[in-house]
Amino acid sequence: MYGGGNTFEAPKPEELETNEDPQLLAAFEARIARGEKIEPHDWMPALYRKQLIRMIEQHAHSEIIGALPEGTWITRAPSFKRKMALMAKVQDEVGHAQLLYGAAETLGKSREAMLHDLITGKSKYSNIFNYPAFTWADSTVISWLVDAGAIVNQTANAKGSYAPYCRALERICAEESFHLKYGHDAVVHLATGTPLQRQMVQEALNRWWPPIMHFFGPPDKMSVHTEVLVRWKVKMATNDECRQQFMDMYVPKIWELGLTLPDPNLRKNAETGVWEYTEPDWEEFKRVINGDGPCNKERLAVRRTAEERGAWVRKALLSPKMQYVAPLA
Ligand code: FAQ
Repeated sequence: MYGGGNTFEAPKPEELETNEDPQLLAAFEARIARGEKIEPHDWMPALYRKQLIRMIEQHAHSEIIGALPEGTWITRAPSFKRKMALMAKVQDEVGHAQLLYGAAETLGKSREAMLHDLITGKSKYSNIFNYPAFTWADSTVISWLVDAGAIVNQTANAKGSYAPYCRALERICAEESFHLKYGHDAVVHLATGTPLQRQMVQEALNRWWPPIMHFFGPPDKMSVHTEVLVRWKVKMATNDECRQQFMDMYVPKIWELGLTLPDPNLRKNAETGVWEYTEPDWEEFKRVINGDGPCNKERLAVRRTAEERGAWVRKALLSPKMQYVAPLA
C-alpha cells in the first residue's frame, strides 16, 4: 500500500506544544507573525521541520513524476515548434525537482532517502500525474491548466516563512508562467481548429477536470495539515481558497473558447462571488493518492528503472578517481 500510514491523520496536539521549549516557540511564532523568513540554521519547532520536509518532498516528487505524462508526447508532438517547446517544458519540470530536493535537504533529509521513499511508495506525490495523457490534447490541457493550478498555489506560498522553499518557488513560478502561456496557446489552437481538434480538446477537458479539482487538496474541513501550515505561514492560502482563485481565473477563459466543463452545477454565485460546484469524488482522490490510481504503478516503475539505470553514473561520479579527471576545456 502506497502513501505511508499518516493519511488524513491529524498532527498530535502534543507534538505541537509540549515537546518544545515554550520561550523558543513563542520567539519563533513572533518572528513568523512579523513576516520574517526562517533560514535553515535558525531554531524551528520539530513539527515545522517535519511538515516542511513532508510538503517540499512531495512537491519535488510531483515535479519529476509530473514530467512523465507530458514527456510521452515529446516524440509525437504535432510540429517541430511544439516538440521544442514541450521538451523545454518537461526539462524545466525536472529542474524544479532539483531545486525542491535541494530546499528539502536543508531540513536534514538526504536526497537519497527522499528518492528511496518515492520509489518504495512511502512518500506521496500529486494525484494529478496518476492519470494517462491519451491524446495530444491531454498534454495541452496539462500544460495550461495544471500549470495554472500550480502557479496559483505556488505564487501564494512563495511569500511564506521558510526562506529556501520561497527562493525555490520564486524561480519555479517564473518558469511555470512560460509553461502556462505555451499551454494556453496550444489549447487555443485546438479549440479554434477543425471540428475534430475541438472535439479532442473538449474530451481532454472532460477527463482532466475532476483530477484538477482534486489537485488543490481536500476541502478545508477535511484537510489535516492546513491549520498548522497556515499558522506558520508555510501555506499562504487554504486548499479551498486556491481552488476558488483558480476557478475565478480560468473557468471564464475556458468558457470564452466555447468549451464546456463536465459539471452542470458549476456557476459563480453573483451575490457571494463564490464558485459553486459539484464536489469531486473524494473517495477516488484518496484511492489515487494512496497508490491505486490508473497510472501509479507505471509511474513508480519508470522512476525505479531510472534509479537502477543511473546507479553506475552516480557511482562513477562519487568515485575518488573522478578527482583526477581534468575538467573539459
Ligand atoms: N495529491 O491536509 P492536506 C506541479 C494529501 S506541482 C496528492 O490538505 P496539505 C507542477 C496530503 O499530502 C504539484 N496528495 O495536505 C507541474 C496529505 O497526506 P499526508 C504539486 C495530496 O499538505 C505541472 C493528505 O492528502 N504541488 O503540478 C494532494 O496541507 C505540470 C491531507 O491533505 C505541490 O506540492 C494532492 N493533490 O495540502 C509539473 C505544492 N492534496 O502527507 C509537471 C505544495 C492533498 O498526510 C507538469 N504543496 N494530499 O499523507 C501544497 O501546497 C500542499 O501540500 C497541498 C496539500 C495543497 C498539495
